[in-house]
This record gives sequence, structure tokens and C-alpha cells, in this order.
Amino acid sequence: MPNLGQPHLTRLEHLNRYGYYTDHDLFTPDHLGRLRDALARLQRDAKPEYDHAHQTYFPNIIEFDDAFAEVLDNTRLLEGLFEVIGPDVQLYANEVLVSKPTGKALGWHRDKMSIGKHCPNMFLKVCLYVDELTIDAGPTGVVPESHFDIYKGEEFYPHKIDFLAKPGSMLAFAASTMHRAGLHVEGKPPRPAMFFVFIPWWIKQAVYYTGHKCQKLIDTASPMRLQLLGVQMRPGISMDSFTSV
Ligand SMILES: O=C(O)CCC(=O)C(=O)O
Repeated sequence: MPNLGQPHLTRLEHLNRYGYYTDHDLFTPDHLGRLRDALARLQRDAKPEYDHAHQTYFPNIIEFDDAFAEVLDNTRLLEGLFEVIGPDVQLYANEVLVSKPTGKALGWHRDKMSIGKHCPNMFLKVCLYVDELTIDAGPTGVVPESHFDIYKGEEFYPHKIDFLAKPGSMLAFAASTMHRAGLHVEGKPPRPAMFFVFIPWWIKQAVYYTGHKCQKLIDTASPMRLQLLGVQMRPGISMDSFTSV
């Protein structure tokens, strides 16, 4: 959103200052349509890892439908990843969480503090939405500036924002940023959202992540996708050689 009188912040500056950044209109109409179809098929046909009263969880979605895997080719997404994490970025995990209408919001939390404590902006959770979300339909919320002090909790809550996504919107935040699925009023439809977590190559991927062993994905992957999957670095990207030339 333009901010009159304020200098434009890059994605990285916004993330450093507030603990999150946003982007919009990420997908073409065709991709958006296929993502909506894939989300409907996932909820209809796939076996969730868990199905609780408030939330259903499907891990490793890129193996379920090409529409999910194609998110890894999105240029706007990749621009942000290079800016925040750098050229050795890879995928940590990929999943769909369906928020359910319980009349409540879920609890504030930080993700994966074993990593986030040490590398706050190097564990980037990217949340992607295919439908418009109102304030009462389970919007993801973040607490700006909560990434500055991982030992603080409730005193931050009054500063929260709810991300009112439009089709193709993206919210990205650091591991140490407090977040939650917001109020989901009874009678509202279930809210599926896609979550892709990115890390540098040298951080271990999630133990439940299986994309690097999925032959179907490997066979058709571009060099960049192979790197994101965690199979091999793309040509010209080396972590371990350094030259000042
Ligand atoms: O479902 C949401 O909007 C938030 C998800 C969440 O809290 C998480 O992925 O840790």
C-alpha cells in the first residue's frame, strides 16, 4: 500500500522493522483457478495428517497437485526469497491448514524457536490465499515488532493486525514473529491457506518434509526448483567457495 510521505521500504526492510511483509496478485487467473481446484480436491480426497475441531492439516502438498508445486516457480515469491534469505534458499516444509469456524481465534505463538531464536529472518513462513478473507473468516494475524524480543508475549497482543487477504495475496513472516489464525465465526466457510516455509540451504529441512525424495517432482524440476526441493544447488550457486574478484 502506498504510504504518503514515507520512504518505500523494501521487503527485507519491512521484515526487519515489523517482522513481516506482504505482497498481492501473485497468481495469474489460470493458476489461481487451478489452486482453487487443487485445494477443493485436497480437502475432498486427501487424508489429512490431523483433523481437529478447529483446524485440518495437510503436509507435503507439492506432491499432491502440480498447481501447488508451481508456486515454487513464482517470480514475485522468488524475488522476496532472494532478498530475505539469499541465493541458497530452499524449502523447509509446505502445507495447507484449513481453519474451521469455531467462533474463536487460535492462540498466538512463534514457530520453531529452535531455529528462529538464532536465525529470526532465515525461517520465513509464506502464507498464500486464493480467496478474499474478512475479519471474521479466520484471517492470519501477526503482531508487528514481536520478532524483536522472543521472551515477550501478551504485552504485544494489542498491537496485532489481521491480514485481510484478497485472491493471490501473500503474507510472509519470520519464525520469531507472533502469529495465529484469527477469529473464525460459526457459519463462515472453512478457510484453506497454503503455507510454504523457506530456509537457507544449510539449515535442516523438516523431518516430515518429503519433497526431496519425490521422483515425480525431481524428474520435471527446473534447476531452481531442484534447489528449492533440497536436491542440489543450481549451477553457479555455491555456498562454500568465496572469491573477491
Ligand atoms: O492458519 C493460520 O492462519 C495460521 C497458521 C499458523 O499459526 C501456523 O502455521 O503456525
